[in-house]
Amino acid sequence: MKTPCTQTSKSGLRGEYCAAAADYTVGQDWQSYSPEMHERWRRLHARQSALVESYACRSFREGLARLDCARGIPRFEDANRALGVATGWRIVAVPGFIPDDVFFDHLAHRRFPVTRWLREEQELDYLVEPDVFHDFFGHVPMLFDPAIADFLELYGKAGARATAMGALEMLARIYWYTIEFGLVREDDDLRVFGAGIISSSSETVFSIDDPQVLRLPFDPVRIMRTGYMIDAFQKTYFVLESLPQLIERLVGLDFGPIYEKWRHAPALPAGACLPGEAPIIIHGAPA
Ligand code: HBI
Ligand code: FE
Repeated sequence: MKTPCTQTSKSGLRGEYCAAAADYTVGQDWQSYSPEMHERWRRLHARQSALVESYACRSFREGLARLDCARGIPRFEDANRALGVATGWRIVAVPGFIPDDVFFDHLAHRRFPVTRWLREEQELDYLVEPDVFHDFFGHVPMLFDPAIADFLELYGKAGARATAMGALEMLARIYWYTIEFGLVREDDDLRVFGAGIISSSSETVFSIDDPQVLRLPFDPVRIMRTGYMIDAFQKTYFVLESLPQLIERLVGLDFGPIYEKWRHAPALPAGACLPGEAPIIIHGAPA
């Protein structure tokens, strides 16, 4: 039984239906997407795919190729067949932003929540909360990558302790500066793997080509201390040497002492370089 949604989450829940289930999952209801929605998806997909070849990392390109989602809004169960075989992940449809603890629990069990609704025409270039294009086009291709697949499960499992220690914001920064806005070196290039970047045509180009923005080497503690903006281009990007580095640097790292040391300290402002830090230089200009 689906009930019309009344409650709003921190950013307002736009799902047509409330969570019919306790875990906030709903049916994708693929039949309910209109021809106009599928056409809007095709335009979004075409615009972003044009950038993927030059800006996205190899893993993203390979994952996207396995999803075959150029013709319209994809059926989640089609993607789940390929995804399940590759890394044991599957997509669950949700009506929008869901509570942190529920989100963590899904990730801890290799279920990725994907919002089922598509943005309106007037939101084509920017929307406040994730829609099916951000979640599916931005995040799902990377779930085929073994390092990302393992990291997201670990991230989900780390949620409860961070919450109990009053350090949720510090943990969420790791997700933000990697899964949402992460860059990775590939050969001699910088490439995008973050969903928040790759689902935005303007930020995809900015994050790689802008010579002025601050780019720093991936450092878990530095990331956990660094604040971020949710409604503008990032002022700092962190760069992995490789995707496996995400797991290598985090497995075995006890976050407890880091939480205790820094959870009450003010966040480092995004865009600020600390004394002694060596920003990553691109195009010969100071990054
Ligand atoms: N819910 N649907 C959805 N998608 C998210 O990315 C998401 C969420 N709830 C909580 C959340 N992200 C973050 O606050 C956690 O990373 C802490
Ligand atoms: Fe996201």
